[in-house]
Amino acid sequence: MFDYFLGLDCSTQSLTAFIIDFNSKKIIYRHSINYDRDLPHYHTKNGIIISNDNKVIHSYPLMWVEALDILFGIMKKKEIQLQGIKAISGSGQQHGTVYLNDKFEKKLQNLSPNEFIVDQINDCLTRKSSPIWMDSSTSKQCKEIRNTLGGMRETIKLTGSNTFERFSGPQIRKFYQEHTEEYIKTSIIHLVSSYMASILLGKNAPIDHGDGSGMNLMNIETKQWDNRALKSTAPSLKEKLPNLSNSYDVIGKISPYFIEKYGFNPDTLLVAWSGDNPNSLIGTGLIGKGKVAISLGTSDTYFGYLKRLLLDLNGEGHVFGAPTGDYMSLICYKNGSLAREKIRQKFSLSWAQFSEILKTIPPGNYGKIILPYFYPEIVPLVLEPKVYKFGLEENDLAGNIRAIIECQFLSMRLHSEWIKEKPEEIYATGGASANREILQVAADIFNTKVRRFEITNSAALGAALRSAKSYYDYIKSSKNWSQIINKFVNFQQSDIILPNIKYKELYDMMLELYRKCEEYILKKGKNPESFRRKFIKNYF
Ligand code: XUL
Repeated sequence: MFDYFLGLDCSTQSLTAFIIDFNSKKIIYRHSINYDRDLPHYHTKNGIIISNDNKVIHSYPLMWVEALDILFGIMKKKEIQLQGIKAISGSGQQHGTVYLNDKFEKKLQNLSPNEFIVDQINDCLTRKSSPIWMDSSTSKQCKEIRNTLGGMRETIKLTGSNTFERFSGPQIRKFYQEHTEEYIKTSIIHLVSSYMASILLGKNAPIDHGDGSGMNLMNIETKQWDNRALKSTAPSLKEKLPNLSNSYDVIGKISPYFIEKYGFNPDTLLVAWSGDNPNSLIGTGLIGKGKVAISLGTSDTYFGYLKRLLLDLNGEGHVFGAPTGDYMSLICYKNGSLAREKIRQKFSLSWAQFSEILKTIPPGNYGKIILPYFYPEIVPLVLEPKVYKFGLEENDLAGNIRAIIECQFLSMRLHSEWIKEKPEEIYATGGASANREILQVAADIFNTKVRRFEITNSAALGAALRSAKSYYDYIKSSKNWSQIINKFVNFQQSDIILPNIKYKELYDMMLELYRKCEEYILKKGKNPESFRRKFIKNYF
């Protein structure tokens, strides 16, 4: 008999499916629907719609659902044994909110397999588009909520994070303030993860503790909705939110629509969906101390497993619930792959050329520094996008390439200092982790070995693994996390990139240089030029 598990990843640019066969330890199917390419009628670029000086960034909930039907249609055509899927879970880009009226649940309960879902729920949205994690238009609401909760430190202690522009609470408050009537008509507000889970479940699904902690609405210790946070965000909010659940809860069985239309097994279990970063924690096998992951995707994130709650009282980092029931630390960059793309496209290079050129320049890049805020940045907080350069000419091809990669990792090293532990090992994931030259720079800057796996979509894999864990718990054939993870996260066959010890000192000094450049631009610090000259004199 088959023990298949399906992991879905509803990310910024695509919807991906991974099916794993637990018995043969193989990924038997993977496929992605790319929103720009496969659903051109939504006119997204990189899966998003940008308006208003780069601050308002939305996407379309109907597009994600349309992608789901297309994906399952392809699987059926390919004669994938959907009958054999024992459980499904999923991953969503974090923080995005979906606003729905009271027809939504009824519609989900009565979906006709003769039509597509998108055509049956299109009158259920009280807001056609969803603000997503890249949106940075809620500074006013962040301030209001933070002040009501007693300031930054109190907000962090209560919710695990300072208020952030992209977090769901400030976004909900903005919708309430600017579209009060539509807010009143909204009967349920989902996250991307719980919305997609609801579609599969045929009724409103809960928000899990992992994604729930990215809202500024959940008490990070009790893992319950916090009344003070709810009140400071918008009226009657509790009634409009789904329940919270453990990430590992079985939330029900697959809805008849999918059984009739695509041939799923009526006994297929659904496990709560979570955010992409919590899923990646499992998909990279991060269930112990001392190791962290860097995910180089549309967003770049740096995250690690925490046995106990650890807060960044300086306000840059986050603590989220981990799928194991513990916690995870995280910092997030908006200028991840889109910033690397900007440089690559400016010089019309392929990725292979980009990597070749990256190698030709020595570590330290002759003291050339870039602060790459092509888009508003999250860490450090930069609301007005602008790119700052030190000793770096506009048309210096190799200098710009080396600078963007070095400076992204210098920033990660600098802004993850609050996590305190120097990682013993870094696991790399996300699209750009396929690029060995980029990871060599990371290894040298952190002076830590970097491990990369054959599978770069750790969010989809993590979702499939989570569904397997919950399934075996459910049928009382429990397996621990290591037993689940070790079957698919292949440590033996992973590629290890060793740091070059001779660059340790150079990068320690360059970190100071980077810190000074940032302080100069963002905190009116001292001009870093004399320190930069010293750095150049020392190493070049
Ligand atoms: C995390 C974050 C991003 C999104 C993008 O806080 O905002 O990593 O989850 O996928």
